Amino acid sequence: MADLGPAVDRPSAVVLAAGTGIVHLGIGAFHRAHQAVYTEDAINRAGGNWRILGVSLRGAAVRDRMRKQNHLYSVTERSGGGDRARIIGVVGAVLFAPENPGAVIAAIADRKIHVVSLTVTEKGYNQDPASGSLLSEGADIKNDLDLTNPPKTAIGYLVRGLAARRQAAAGPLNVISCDNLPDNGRVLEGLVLEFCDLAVPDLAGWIKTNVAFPCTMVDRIVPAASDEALQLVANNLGLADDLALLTEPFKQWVIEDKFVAPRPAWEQVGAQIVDNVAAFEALKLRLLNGSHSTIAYLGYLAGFETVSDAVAVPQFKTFVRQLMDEEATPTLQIPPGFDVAGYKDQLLERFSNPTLAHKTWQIAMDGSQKLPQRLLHMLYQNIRSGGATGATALAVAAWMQYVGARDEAGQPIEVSDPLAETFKQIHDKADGDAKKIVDGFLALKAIFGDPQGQPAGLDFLLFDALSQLRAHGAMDCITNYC
Ligand code: CS2
Repeated sequence: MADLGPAVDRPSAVVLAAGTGIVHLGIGAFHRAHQAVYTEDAINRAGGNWRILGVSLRGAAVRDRMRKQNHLYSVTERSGGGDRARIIGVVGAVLFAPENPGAVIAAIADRKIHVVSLTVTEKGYNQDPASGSLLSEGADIKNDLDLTNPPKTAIGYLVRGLAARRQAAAGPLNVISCDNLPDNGRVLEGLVLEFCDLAVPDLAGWIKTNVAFPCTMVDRIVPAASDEALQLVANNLGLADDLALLTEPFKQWVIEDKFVAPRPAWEQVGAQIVDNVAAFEALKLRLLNGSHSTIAYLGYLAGFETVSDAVAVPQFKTFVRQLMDEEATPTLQIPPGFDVAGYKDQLLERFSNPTLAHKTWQIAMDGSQKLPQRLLHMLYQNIRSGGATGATALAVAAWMQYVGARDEAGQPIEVSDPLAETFKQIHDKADGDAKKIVDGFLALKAIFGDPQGQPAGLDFLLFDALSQLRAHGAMDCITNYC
């Protein structure tokens, strides 16, 4: 750090000397540029032993790189106004779970730990996306339900850690989900209790009184680091940082006021602690993430590599605004005094940030896990209430087309999704027949729910949108729609 220029902020001695109070499962880019930053700021403002023990469940790379850099990394805020870099030092250590599962379980059971937080992405919850119940027949959860096996999933680790915590009488714990799922705290609590029922039934009662699962809304656009980004940061800082993150200046964290154990003073550094997060979650999931997925699928098909490239085209921007205004907003409960029009203006500005290079391909990943809460719930609601549906239907059709793995120029698309193979089979079987494609997808209960529960007319709406898309291409459909 001594080699860095004076413009780069560094972690204070107070942060570097603090003890560890948080275990975080899923120490990816988003956590390191969001909750870690809030926590470092909170220690600077109010003190406390709140350094983070990161846990990587799936790969050793972050652990190895963090170790090599003394667990320091840079976060650069980028906007048209220029770059602002700081070094973050709040992560004290990282464990690679498969290498030492016992250490992760022991950390969750440690009395000095008061918070376990998670960013494991939607699929990391091992829940059926449509019904929300635990995928108890999935191979990983099956493995974890046998308590003699080392766990593989976040839920498995949590339950084993909580059992050990009860045994050690180590006191209550806040377990904080920070993933983009509606009711994320309640969902996580439900999955943990479902798991207990199947494997450790007597633990559920202890969890109900000793563990809080607050819901949260998290927001900050943090693209996956690319080689170009690392090179840019190396030039800016004058030294190499293999863990460098680029992000936007904006960040938001709304947390339900539901804690049973101590926590950092996050509210003193910008986080909002509120009675009810649901309205904020729905707003963000449908307006930000719903638009993001729309831009990802339609944008990718239309040949745009990044979000900002897509919304730089006026028709594309107008289309997204229409989706927000006419289809998402009428389905939302706007918190009193909340300036929803200003929020939408700001979202489009954030999407337009040309310095971030947020790839449409990145957002397009794992659509099977994202579509219900981002687009399908509002589409169903609008069909039933007679509201506008055209833009959402086009976005869903674009996803169906995208996961068929060929773009409009006939080039292959690398589809990254736990159901990618199923999608391929639907397309192969349909052999280009749009009706068969739509029928194949609507039969996927995990995404679209039970066919009996789907609104009347859904099939025709999607068939029409997909036919248009296949006949005219994404950009023409967008232009014609506006
Ligand atoms: C994005 C989100 O990749 C995605 O699916 O929509 O990661 C988005 O950037 C964040 O939720 C913003 O807070």
